[in-house]
Amino acid sequence: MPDGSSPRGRSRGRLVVVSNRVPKGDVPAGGLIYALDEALRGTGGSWIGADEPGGDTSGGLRDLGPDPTGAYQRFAFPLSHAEQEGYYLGYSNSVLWPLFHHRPDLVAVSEGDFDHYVAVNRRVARALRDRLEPDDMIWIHDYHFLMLAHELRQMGVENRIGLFLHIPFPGPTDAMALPQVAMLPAWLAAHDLLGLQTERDVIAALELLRHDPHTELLNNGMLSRQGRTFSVRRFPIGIDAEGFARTAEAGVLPRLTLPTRDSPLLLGVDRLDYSKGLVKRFDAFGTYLAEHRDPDVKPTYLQIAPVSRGDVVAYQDIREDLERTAGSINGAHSTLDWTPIRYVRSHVDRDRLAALYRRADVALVTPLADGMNLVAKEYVAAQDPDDPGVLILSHFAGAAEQMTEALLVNPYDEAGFAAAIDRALRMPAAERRARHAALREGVFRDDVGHWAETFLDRLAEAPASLPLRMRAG
Ligand code: ADQ
Repeated sequence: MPDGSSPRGRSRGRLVVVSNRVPKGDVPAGGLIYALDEALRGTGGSWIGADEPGGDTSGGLRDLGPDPTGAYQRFAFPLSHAEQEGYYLGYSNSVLWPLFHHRPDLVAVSEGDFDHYVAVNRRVARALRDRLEPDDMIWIHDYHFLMLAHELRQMGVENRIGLFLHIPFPGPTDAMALPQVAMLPAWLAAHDLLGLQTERDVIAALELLRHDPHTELLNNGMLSRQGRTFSVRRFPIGIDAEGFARTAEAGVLPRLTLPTRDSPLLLGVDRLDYSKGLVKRFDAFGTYLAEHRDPDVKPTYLQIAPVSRGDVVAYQDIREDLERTAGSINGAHSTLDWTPIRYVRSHVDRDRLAALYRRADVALVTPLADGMNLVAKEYVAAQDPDDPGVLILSHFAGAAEQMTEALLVNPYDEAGFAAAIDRALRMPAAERRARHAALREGVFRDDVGHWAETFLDRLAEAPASLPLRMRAG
């Protein structure tokens, strides 16, 4: 992990991380929060995230105290209930999220939501500016803060600023559904470094910027907009593979009711979200059962999908669709000792989840759009290399760009998807081992520490930004 200096020996200064979530107590093992905590422990600095809604928005940041090791400080910015509605559930999750996941049809623009988005970004920018030291590097995460850097530049902040977008980048046609699309190039160009998950996201961002009359692509691959240079690059996020593999090996498998102890288990683990393609996945499993199943085999597909963003209408619809689809498939195929689809809505602890991954013969990771998808990488890390399971991965997941040895499927092609399930359940051990070995190597090499380190190295190398004052003249 970073140790505070870049490979070229240049000092990085402190790190200031801004993300929607900031850990308020102990830092949970694994995942993004864990990686950011590790990076901050190396550099020192601070981490700023949203407070529970309902706080006093006239005040500044709430001091959450230092992290448990005392290496960095944590702060929460206040949100009113109206901002929770307009900034978080509204503009972030009912406009930007569907749009960036190629679902402009689900974009729900409500009057006033963008004003809340601006107000929150501006308030966070002001609070940040007041605390910055000249050498601090700012690392912003995700779509909740697309205009934060632009606000900071307007306030004269010259520090290095990077944004990592965890979700896909929209193509130019989808982007046109954003009422504020004309502002997007200026927001992006306010960063020194824009990090995206995949090559196709980089291409989409460059395409959007190519249509902006003020942005110029330079010979060295960087971009220039109104006197400021910046880069757009790919930094595919990883997981704490070592840690996850250890947890999977040691984890206690929850008691499962399967027809027999050795019955095949297929597993899906997702937040309940329309981008995850759960209805298409249920349908493909239904087709597999109807057309391919060996009558002596009774496979169980366990889908763990806790409800998220339950206050957004589009999320209530998908829940109903899913329950109807599971009910009808189970109705057609269940026997006294076998329920083919088991759908669990609760959150599952990390160690139990890891043990389930290890037991599962097949993982179904088949989103219709996904920035990366960490479940695909967790599943690979959790396997026993001598007897591994098979990963079925949608080519719409960002992970598909790296994990080419998975069984790649098009989730819209129900027949092809069902055939892939059949192939996975019959795959000979030698082929399973060969595919898994190749996948495992990538997951362990390009882990989350490598991701944070490469992003921060690139950001530290960014040429010093041109002060706004100088450009104005
Ligand atoms: P998410 O959309 O949250 O993240 P993902 O990458 O799949 O999606 O990560 C989900 C995480 O939550 C995994 O670590 C998984 O183990 C855990 N999880 C899911 N369901 C769970 C359950 N029922 N119980 C317990 N844990 C559960 C966004 C982007 C992704 C991108 C990540 C990281 O949408 O595309 O991969 O950020 O950049």
